[in-house]
Amino acid sequence: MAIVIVDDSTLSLEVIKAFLITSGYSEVITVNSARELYELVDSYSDRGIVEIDLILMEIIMPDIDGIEACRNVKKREWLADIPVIMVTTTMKKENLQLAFSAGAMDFIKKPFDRMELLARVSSALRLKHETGRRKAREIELLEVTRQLQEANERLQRLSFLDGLTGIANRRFFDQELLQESRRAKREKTPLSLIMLDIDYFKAFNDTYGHIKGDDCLREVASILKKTLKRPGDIPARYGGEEFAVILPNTDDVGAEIIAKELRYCIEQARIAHINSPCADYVTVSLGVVTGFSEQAKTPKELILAADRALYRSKHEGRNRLNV
Ligand code: GH3
Ligand code: MG
Ligand code: MG
Ligand code: MG
Repeated sequence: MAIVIVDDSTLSLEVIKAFLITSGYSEVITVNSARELYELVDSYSDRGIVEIDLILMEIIMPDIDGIEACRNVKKREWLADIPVIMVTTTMKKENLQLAFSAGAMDFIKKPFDRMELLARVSSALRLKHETGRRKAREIELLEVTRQLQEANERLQRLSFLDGLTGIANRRFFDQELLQESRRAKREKTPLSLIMLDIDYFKAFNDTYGHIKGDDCLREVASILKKTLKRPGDIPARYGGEEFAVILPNTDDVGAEIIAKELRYCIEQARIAHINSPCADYVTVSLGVVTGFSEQAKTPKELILAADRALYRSKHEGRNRLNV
């Protein structure tokens, strides 16, 4: 953390430096020209840190004058926050204007008044400090905002997942079914829905306990996920031991094939269920419904119809499907 004085006059440099040091500013760097200043700041940029808090810059210097040097410093993004105070003997109006437009924040007249110099230096340093703190707070705030956004997205994703099975939950299912039924109507495509219920699941729980019951639900969900191959198909846990599958752009023939495959795959998993009256492994009953563009169905109609078909499957002895 330092104050840098740029002046081609060595005497001037020494006088200001001595005064600043006796006033308590321990780190004062002096350079004789704008070029030396550039070298200094470049050495900082190589190390990735800037240890300059303030630059006191003589306006009138040979080669590169103070105004140009100031403009050059301000052009470098990592230096733009360093306040520059111009030091000059002549207070010509056009110089003032040029210096301010080059990014200088203040002026000190030579020969300088000690109290005035100190007041201007300390005020510039305070401002720099505040700017730095404000920027740090802004960065912190941005980071917090980003984290909040991420947490929000995580929550959003979680709020659409069933906690037990990890597939879509009822909330997501409702939303998707509504969206897909609107799309089907708009694009005149068929939309199918399968409702699927585990047979004699109460007996399963009674036989094996609820923990095993939960495992069974997870396994059925994972079979649904594995068996459905199109990315648009959405398996969901409708509630309890009931699942639903949305099949966008799928007609009755296609939906029936998929429903048969699901029934078969669950049967083939051979999840033991010795107390099931219809097999000694876990089976499911299914209801399949398709809405066609000419008679598009609302989500409610689709669910009702699939439920009725599912009920028939139960009634006819389970481990089967109905349309
Ligand atoms: P049906 O063949 O007619 O469908 O008979 P069922 O026994 O499967 O149907 P019922 O509706 O009588 O029982 C469903 C059972 O599912 C009762 C309930 O305890 C169980 N169940 C619902 N949700 C869960 C769950 O999250 N975990 C476990 N282990 N069991 C559940
Ligand atoms: Mg039931
Ligand atoms: Mg059941
Ligand atoms: Mg049920």
